[in-house]
Amino acid sequence: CWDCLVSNITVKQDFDRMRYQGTWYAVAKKDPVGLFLLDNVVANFKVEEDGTMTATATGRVIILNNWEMCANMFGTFEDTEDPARFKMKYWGAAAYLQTGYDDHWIIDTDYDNYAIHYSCRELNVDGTCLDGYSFIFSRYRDGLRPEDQRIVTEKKQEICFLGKYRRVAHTGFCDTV
Ligand code: FEN
Repeated sequence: CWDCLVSNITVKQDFDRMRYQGTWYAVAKKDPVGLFLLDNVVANFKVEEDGTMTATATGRVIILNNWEMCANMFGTFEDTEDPARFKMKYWGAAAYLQTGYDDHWIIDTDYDNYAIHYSCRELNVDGTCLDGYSFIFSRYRDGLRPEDQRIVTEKKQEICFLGKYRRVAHTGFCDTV
């Protein structure tokens, strides 16, 4: 049923950025190639007065000499024709953090409990995703309700990342943010 072509991936219909605002706890993630956030990932979305969506994200990273840090990241979202597909410009509060420009798609959300995010950075020649990342977000740091888990598993399959996720621990490491 799902051919794994990135161009065939469907996103949330009539995505409402106002209802998406506020805190989201990452409960699972599929990592991209290279540097990323390890765990304790919390994102906070906001709609600015001019309507632009912005976000902050925090997460644990290990920098040189095995030094643990909380990375504070910022993102601004550029709109596209599809309200659930954005381009995200991101950067870190600290100079050693990587900056980037990624796709940011909201695959599905009910706004009150769960959200499924997807980003493909690089395509294979056949149109499937070579390098991408994804977050499963919850409004609650304890995780998802069983009824949302079912939806999330289905969506993980549709975006062809099923089996590639790891649970995101919340140990309180970045809670002083
Ligand atoms: C997202 C949604 C909310 C806003 C933002 C999000 C994306 C965050 C990204 C973070 C990347 C982190 C990196 C860390 C890094 C989707 C949650 C912004 C894409 C790249 C190191 C590690 C070790 C080191 C240097 C840097 O740079 N980490 O020595």
